[in-house]
Amino acid sequence: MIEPTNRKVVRILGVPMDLGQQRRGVDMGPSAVRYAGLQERISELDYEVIDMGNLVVPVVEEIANDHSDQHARHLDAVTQVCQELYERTVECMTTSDFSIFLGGDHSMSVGSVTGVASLHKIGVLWVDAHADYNTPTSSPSGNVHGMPVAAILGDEPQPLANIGKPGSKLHPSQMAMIGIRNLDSAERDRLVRSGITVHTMTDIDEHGIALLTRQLISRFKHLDAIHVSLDMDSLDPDFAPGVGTPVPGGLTYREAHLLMELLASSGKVRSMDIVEINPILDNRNRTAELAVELAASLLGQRIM
Ligand SMILES: [Mn+2]
Repeated sequence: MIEPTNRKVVRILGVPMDLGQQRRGVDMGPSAVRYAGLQERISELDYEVIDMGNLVVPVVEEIANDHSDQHARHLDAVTQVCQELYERTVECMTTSDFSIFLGGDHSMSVGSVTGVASLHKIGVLWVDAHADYNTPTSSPSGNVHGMPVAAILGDEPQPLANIGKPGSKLHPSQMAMIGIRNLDSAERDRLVRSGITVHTMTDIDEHGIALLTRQLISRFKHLDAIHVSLDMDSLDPDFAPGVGTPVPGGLTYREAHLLMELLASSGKVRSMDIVEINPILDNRNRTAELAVELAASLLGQRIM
């Protein structure tokens, strides 16, 4: 008989979706992170880790003839996946102390954030090279992975914004971004007017990651929990080459770790996304290995 323990429970759920962008391979992200030893690593920190497996996600060949809107490609399929992820997120969050959602491209975060926001008054920290704040009208590419923040805040695309309940899931003051260094021009104009806190790489260079992270934790201190949405392209491609849209000049290895360590010390983080890992473009799985290291830091791993 297995003795009951007081260990905290971490749940892992994979979302092998590559429909929100046009490079193939990001659907293999959940496998790459599991192969890099996520479960073992977190178990070593004395958590009970339960892997819930993967959501069923259509592959692009199945829906190649869906005549989807070129301003928001595969929106129907992305919406269905996010709807299911929303429901499974509620299940994960109500039966664990911490949940990790493995992408897949960043469009999946509409599902995870909507799920977490339905249970707790949360702040979301969007760790990313990009703001993902386009709408089908402002987007130059029509890739839905550039739109999740707009949907979460109740803007377009409307089918994504209406998952769970119609409209906005967060007040703009509950959303903050860090690592930003690449904005589309219409997106930049929208972002400046949005009320979202944005810390660009320039801000990090000027003030340092520690100060900015402490300010973010303080900004969210009246909220119940923090959700970290970690796009691996926030890191410099020198450290994380296996992403679909690499942008030079990103977070260093130590900056990313310090960000996670300070967030862990806030005691408020209850959930995270790890997205946009593309094993085809990676170098011997090092991007997934780095993601595992960062997840361990967010779950309280310390050097001493
Ligand atoms: Mn992103």
